[in-house]
Amino acid sequence: MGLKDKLTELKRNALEEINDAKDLKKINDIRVNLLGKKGPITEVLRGMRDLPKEERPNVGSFANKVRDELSNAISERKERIEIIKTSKRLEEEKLDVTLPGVPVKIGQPHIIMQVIDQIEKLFLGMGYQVVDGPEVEEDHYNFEMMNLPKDHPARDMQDTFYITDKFLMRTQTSPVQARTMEKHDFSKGSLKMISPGKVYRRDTDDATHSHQFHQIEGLVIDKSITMADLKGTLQLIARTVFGKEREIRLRPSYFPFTEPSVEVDVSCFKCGGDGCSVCKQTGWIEVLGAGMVHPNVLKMSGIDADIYGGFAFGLGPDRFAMLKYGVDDIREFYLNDMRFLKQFSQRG
Ligand code: FA5
Repeated sequence: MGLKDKLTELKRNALEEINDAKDLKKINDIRVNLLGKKGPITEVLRGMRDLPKEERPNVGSFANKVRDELSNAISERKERIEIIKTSKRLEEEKLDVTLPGVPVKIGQPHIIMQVIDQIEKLFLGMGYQVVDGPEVEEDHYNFEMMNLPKDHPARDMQDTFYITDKFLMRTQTSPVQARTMEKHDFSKGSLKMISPGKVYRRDTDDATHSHQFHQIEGLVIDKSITMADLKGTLQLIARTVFGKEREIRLRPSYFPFTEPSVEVDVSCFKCGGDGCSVCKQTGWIEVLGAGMVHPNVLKMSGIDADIYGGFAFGLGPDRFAMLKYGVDDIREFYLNDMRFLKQFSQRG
C-alpha cells in the first residue's frame, strides 16, 4: 500500500473515532495520539525517506492536508461536545416558575422613625424646612451659643460624653438653632425650621430615660411671634400624634435659652392620669420643653432682638412613641427584639 493510501485509510478511521468521541477527555486523547510526535501521521511522514525525491513534495503536501483536516475535525468535535455539555446543564438547571417563591421579608421603619416621619410631614405642610445638624458637636454650639457659658450650673442637667475639650456628643438638638440662625437671611423672610436627630446624655437608663435618644427641635423667628403661636403649635403636635382623647398641660420651667420657658406633659397612657410606676405616680409624662427664644441667643447669632423674636421647642420622639403605642419601657426601642418591633406596622 502506497503512503497516500495509508494516509487516506488513517484519515477515514480517525474521523470515525473523532465523531464517536463523547467527552472532552476522549477528544483530547485522540488529539495527542493522532497528531503527537509518536502518532501515525508522523510515522507516515518518516517513511517518506524511502520515496523517490520527485514524489516527496506531492506526498508531503497530501500528508499536511490530512493533518489539517483531522486537526479541524478535532476542534469542531470539541466545540460540539462543549455545546452539548452546556445545554445539558441548562436542562438540569431549568427553573420551574410555577413553584411558590421564598417569601421576602419586607422591613418597616422603626417605631421612632414612624413618629419622626409623622411630625416632619406635619411641619413640612406648614412651610417649615427640615435641617440636619452634627451629632459630634462643638461645646460652642451645644452650650455657649445656647446661653450656657462655661461653668453655668444648668450644664449639670445635661452631662454628656466628651470627645475632647472642644467636641462632645450633643445633648440636645438645640445647637441646630444657632447653626441655622447664623446662616439665615432675614431679608428673604422669616425662619421656620425643625431638626430631628439623635442626642446623648449621661443619664441613668430607666423606663423613661435612655443615654441615647432622639429629639426634634423646632424654631420660628419673625417680627411678631407670641406665646400664643407656641401654644397653638404644641397643641397641634399633640393632637396630630395622640389624637384628641389625650390631654396636655404646660408647666412653667427653666431653660437658659428661652424666657419664659415651659415644659409640656401628656397624660399617662397606662393609668390615664391616676398615677402609676410609668409616670412615677404623677399621672403625666413629660414630652417636650419649649419657650420664647432668649434675647441673648438671638444676639449671639447676629439677630436684632429688638426687632425679631420667636419660639422654640425640643420634643422627645421616644417618649411620644411610648405614649402613642402604649410601650411602658423606653429600653424596648433599643433592644432590637424583632418580636417587639414587628408589632408596629406603619400607622403614622
Ligand atoms: C431640652 O433638651 C431642651 N433643649 C428643649 C428645648 C428646646 C427647650 C427649645 C426650649 C426650647 P429637656 O432636657 O427637657 O430639654 O429634653 C427635652 C425632651 O427630650 C424631654 O421632654 C423628653 O421628651 C426628652 N428627653 C430628655 N431626656 C431624655 C432621656 N434621657 N431619654 C429619653 N428622652 C429624654
